[in-house]
Amino acid sequence: MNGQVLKSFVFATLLTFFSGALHVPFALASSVPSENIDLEITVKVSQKGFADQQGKIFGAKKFLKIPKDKVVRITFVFDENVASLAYGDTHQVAIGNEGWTKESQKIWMFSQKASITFQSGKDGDQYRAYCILDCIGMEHLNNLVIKVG
Ligand SMILES: [Cu+2]
Repeated sequence: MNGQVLKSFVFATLLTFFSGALHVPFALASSVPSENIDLEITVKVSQKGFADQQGKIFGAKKFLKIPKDKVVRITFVFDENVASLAYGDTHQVAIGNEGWTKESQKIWMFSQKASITFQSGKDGDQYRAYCILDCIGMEHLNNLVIKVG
């Protein structure tokens, strides 16, 4: 093989690898070892807001409660309706308070899950989860309250 052919071959191989990788975003997203996680929570994300696994929307009276001093992983799942314009949307969630902020990867139709792992503080601490992208329904995705205790 001469140099030019070899280069094309390597390029074609890389191309195959990367286009293959595009089809397995789930495998790449779950890279945190699960044995270190004390608590796993799943939150659905759509233009209607943040919702629990039964689809009930979180709000002023419905917040997330987590125990103190635990490693918590919250997985945000893209939950837009296929028939909705918002199905083409992308969300990216941040969790934090005055002390710290952590951001998830983006979630959209081809990569529907992203997690944020954090250590809960002491009783009474409070965090907020919110979408940091300009999306349809952003006014409903600005205040998921997470309380410790
Ligand atoms: Cu959003």
